[in-house]
Amino acid sequence: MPVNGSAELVIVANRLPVDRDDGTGEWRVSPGGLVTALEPIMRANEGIWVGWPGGTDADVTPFEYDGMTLDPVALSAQEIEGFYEGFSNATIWPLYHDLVAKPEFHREWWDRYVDVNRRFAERAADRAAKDATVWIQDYQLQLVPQLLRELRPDLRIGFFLHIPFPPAELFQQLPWRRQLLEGLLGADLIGFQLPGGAANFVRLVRQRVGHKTHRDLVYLPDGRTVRAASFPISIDYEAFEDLARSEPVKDRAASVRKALGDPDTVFLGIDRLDYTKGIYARLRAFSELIRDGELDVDHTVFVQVATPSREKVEEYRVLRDEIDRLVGHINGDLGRIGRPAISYLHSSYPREEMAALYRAADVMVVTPYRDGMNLVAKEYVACRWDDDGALVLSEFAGSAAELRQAWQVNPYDLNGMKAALLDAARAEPRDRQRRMRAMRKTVRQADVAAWATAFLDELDKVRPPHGKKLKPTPTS
Ligand code: GDG
Repeated sequence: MPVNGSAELVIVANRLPVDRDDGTGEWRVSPGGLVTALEPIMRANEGIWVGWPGGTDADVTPFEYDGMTLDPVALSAQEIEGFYEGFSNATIWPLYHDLVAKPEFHREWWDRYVDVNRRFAERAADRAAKDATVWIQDYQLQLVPQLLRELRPDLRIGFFLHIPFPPAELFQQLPWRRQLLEGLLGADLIGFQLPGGAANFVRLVRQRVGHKTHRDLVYLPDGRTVRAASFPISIDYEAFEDLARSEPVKDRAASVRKALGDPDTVFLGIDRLDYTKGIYARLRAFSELIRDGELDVDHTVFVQVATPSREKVEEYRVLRDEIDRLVGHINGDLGRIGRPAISYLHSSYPREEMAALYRAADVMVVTPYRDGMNLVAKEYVACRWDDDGALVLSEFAGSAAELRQAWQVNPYDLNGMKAALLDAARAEPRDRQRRMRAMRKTVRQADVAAWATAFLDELDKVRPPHGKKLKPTPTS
């Protein structure tokens, strides 16, 4: 397909699936599950991906990357501030995560959000073939479904929200609540991580917009039907397992443990440095176990990787300082020479290193206050091909619905969290294996290809009239 042609499948996401390398200026695939999930179906249908390339490059034209056509949407510095750092990450993000931080409401941010959503919609409208399928991703683009439908009523439009959708009591604080609901209703199918999010949405549509609803369906006055349903996202299970089994990763896992001083127990946390992830509380819980004498630094270490994230947003700067200070205190008070209680890394790593860390860890600690799904928990499970290793998982992560055999915790309950960390570390190997085996089966059976296929198949059913069908994802 020519790079400027139209396509039967258009993916619209805030970011393109590639990043520019700072040093060489070359494009490279950005880490993350969404690319892996959508790449095969993009290729099978010669799809186009519309998204922001990052930065303020004004002059990037559509290009091919590794067999995919990418169409960059440029953003100005002012738009990045208002649309991205502002409305997306300082209004919607905290509001949808149960007010873990206080959302800010600013009219100028909203105006930028509307402008940028319109630009994405116009670009998608330009690139979609007649009766094509357009799949819009996530909270930054909630107005795109409606704006796009106004431009192109022929299209089949899907939307997937990667973060939680809040209950009415929280959502209705938004001054622009009705516009957002109507924006989403431009889609034929709206996907959520959990059934609870879909139910919150349908209830709000009934109450706030006044449309007739029945179970997961919304009936619009123009005769269209919109479905809101859950499609829990997953990971490329096989790719993670294969990576974890590879010799270089096995060797690296062994050398990581050695570098840590061959402790008996390695606890691990890997998160974007985000206040929703509960990093502070988990490190406190761990440090209290050392202070109480339940664990000791000669035989135990907590490795915390915090990937830099949204560094221009004030709340994230504050969080970074808080975690720096906490780690400093804990290591200063409880560590010994060559034996810090916490090995803290504020950095991002290649996938191989992530797999090596998952392999090296005895207890993986995932304790968000609220999380749409949490892929780190699923990645850990996929990497434990020997069925060993324990997972401590917050009840408030979407993945808790599937990973029932984890040691589940309420991250607001510090004593409960301490007890779970100890239980997980001291569990009998047979108990750990039984739990891990069950969780591995769950993730293996519901991988990311199954997620994408389930969503697109359902989209096909919700809006069938013109009889066009996408080519299925090729199976390997
Ligand atoms: C949002 C929702 C939902 C992290 N550090 C590095 C790295 N990562 C990768 C992990 C994992 C991904 O980033 C993080 O995904 P999570 O699901 O844990 O969290 P969010 O970034 O908040 O994602 C979330 C998700 O969307 C998908 O719908 O599950 O609830 O908040 O894949 O491995 N990857 C590499 N280096 C790092 O340093 N290579």
